[in-house]
Amino acid sequence: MINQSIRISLLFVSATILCNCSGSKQVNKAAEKMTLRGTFKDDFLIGTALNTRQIEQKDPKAAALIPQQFDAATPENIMKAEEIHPQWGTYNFDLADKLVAYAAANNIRVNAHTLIWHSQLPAYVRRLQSADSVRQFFTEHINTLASHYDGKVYSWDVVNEALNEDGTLRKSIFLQKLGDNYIVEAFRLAQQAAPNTQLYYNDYNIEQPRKRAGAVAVVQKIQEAGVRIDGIGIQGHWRAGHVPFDEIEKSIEAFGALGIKVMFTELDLSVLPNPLNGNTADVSQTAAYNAQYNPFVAGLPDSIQQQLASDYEQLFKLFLKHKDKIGRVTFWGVNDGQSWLNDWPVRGRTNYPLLFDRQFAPKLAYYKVIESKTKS
Ligand code: 9MR
Repeated sequence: MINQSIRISLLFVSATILCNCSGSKQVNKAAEKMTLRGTFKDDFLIGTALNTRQIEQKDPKAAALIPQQFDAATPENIMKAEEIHPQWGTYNFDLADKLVAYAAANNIRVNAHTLIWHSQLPAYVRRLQSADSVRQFFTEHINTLASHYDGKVYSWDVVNEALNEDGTLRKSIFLQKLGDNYIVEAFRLAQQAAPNTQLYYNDYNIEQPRKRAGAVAVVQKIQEAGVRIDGIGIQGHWRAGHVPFDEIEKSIEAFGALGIKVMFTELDLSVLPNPLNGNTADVSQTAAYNAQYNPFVAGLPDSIQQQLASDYEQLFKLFLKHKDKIGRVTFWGVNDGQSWLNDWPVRGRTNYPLLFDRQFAPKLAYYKVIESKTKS
């Protein structure tokens, strides 16, 4: 206990020294003593994506900060099929088991990610031709993982990114070989294998009207089949200055009205120009490097730091307004240096999408998120 409070004090002393966040004069002193998980403990879980080094506690700064700030964690990559089921019938449970132990020791709930996703499939799955062989993989994969982690993880993203932007079903290998009932079947199998685990559908851009309607239809189809779905994850890969607040609120209401929990599962706000046409989180879409796409290598201008902070503050005010419907808010990474957005859709950029900077110091956005609760 004493150790823990010393560690927290040290964190905030070092944070104050390291914090180069402009505008920090405006920061409420009380916010400096708070943590994210402590601040929102009566409202919703606060999560982060974790990479392998973080799960193995290789970096002392991350190892100190993660359990102080977060009470939920999603493995960023290690539970994807490619990693955890690399050969037919061969499962690499080691790292995910380590994550479960790490989380249990720190009172962190694990959202397992993800059972059925068209992306990051192992090569042997992509080569499958017959519907029977795809069905066999699908069934064994869900049964094995969902049962192995039942009672150990809090929730599963059962199906990930099954929708196109217009709300129709994506032509994945699962849709093509198993037909349009495959999502219901995935949830049915997960429900049988993991009776003690929350089961979620997860996607990006489902706050947008057409894709939202598609997501509502997916959830209703599962419910009408008498199969359990407990929640829906809005990923939340948005851009500072362009956060679709109105659509987000409409989506919380629409999904909440289905009687399921709403999660924000992969929250980050890019501050860099997006050379792709439209807003997406599709990792297969990329663009070539060009210095004009990477303007903030030397640091983030004050005006953009303020914009980021204000967007995060407004988002959390919205989440608090609807806290009865929201189960969890998870950031997609711990600090700016570790974000996937440094390498997507253009490799090798310097992005600033999260609440902690590259030295793990809290940014202005961090304090504004805390103040969304403490000043309300
Ligand atoms: O952040 C993840 C990155 O490290 C991986 O290279 C990529 C491909 O597996 O996936 C990223 O996470 C994605 C998540 O699993 C699903 N939604 C979109 C996320 C960002 O691409």
